Amino acid sequence: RLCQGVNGLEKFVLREIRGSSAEVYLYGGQVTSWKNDLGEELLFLSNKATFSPPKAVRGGISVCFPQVGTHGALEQHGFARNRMWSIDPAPPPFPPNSTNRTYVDLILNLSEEDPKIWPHSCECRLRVTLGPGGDLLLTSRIRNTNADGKTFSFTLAYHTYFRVTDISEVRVEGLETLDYTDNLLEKERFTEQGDAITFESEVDRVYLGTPTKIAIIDHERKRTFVLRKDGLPDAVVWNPWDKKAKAMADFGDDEYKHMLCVEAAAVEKQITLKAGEEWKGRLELSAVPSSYCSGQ
Ligand code: TA6
Repeated sequence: RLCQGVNGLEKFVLREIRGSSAEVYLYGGQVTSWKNDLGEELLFLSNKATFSPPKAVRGGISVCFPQVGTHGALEQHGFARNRMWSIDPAPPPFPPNSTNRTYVDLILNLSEEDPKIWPHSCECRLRVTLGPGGDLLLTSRIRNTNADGKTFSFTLAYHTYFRVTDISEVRVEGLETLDYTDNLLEKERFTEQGDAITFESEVDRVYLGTPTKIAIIDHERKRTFVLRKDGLPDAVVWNPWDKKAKAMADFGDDEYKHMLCVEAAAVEKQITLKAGEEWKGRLELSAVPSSYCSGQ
């Protein structure tokens, strides 16, 4: 149900019968909270997040569309996270025999300014679903509705901020042996050598050709986040560490210790849609108890 959020911005609250919940702001179509059935918050949201358009809200899960990063003409991470979305008046049908679920269907409203920076028309939809076990599912549909028949290309990422207890006790499994480009070294390409990714300093990488499943293990909390994705071949891994944390006005100096971004993304290769074509992508998150050994 729709209710008032921070600064009068409207948010949709999803509540599942066993107690898990999620909150999605119409501003940015952004998930800002995902709690398990014990009421524990699983996503990071900065205490200094501003909730004042046109700045993006620091944390949760935002959709970076139609561009990830700054390689194109648009502002950093595109404009979808800086726009108002609305409840989708014509949502796509659910797959047959879907289980009972709690969900909201949103659609992005393009401003009249947008064609100046991105001369295309598209339908950008987001369905946020809370599963019976408290898992969170984001499904995006992007349709090229160009009347002039022109194709368009885009990159997309679910900019996901996981809440962790202590970043120095976190490891990411599933990206070992893969190539990545390092945003800290002019996007130079490397191969991951470690048997898991651990964190002792700033990390800002795009792992390429990643598997469907990635695990983020919070050792302190004995919790593993399992990230499953479809249609999104890459994964961005980011922690700003202390220096960058201090440089961000909407991010607490010490907050880097309690967050990690692992983002299902399509970055290396743009997705191209012909007029009328639709792309679909999915992100499914679950949080399970775990011990700190691999293969959990
Ligand atoms: O998540 C990777 C990244 O592109 C980093 O380079 C960093 O810029 C981060 O996104 C945050 O970007 P934002 O525009 O939300 O401050």
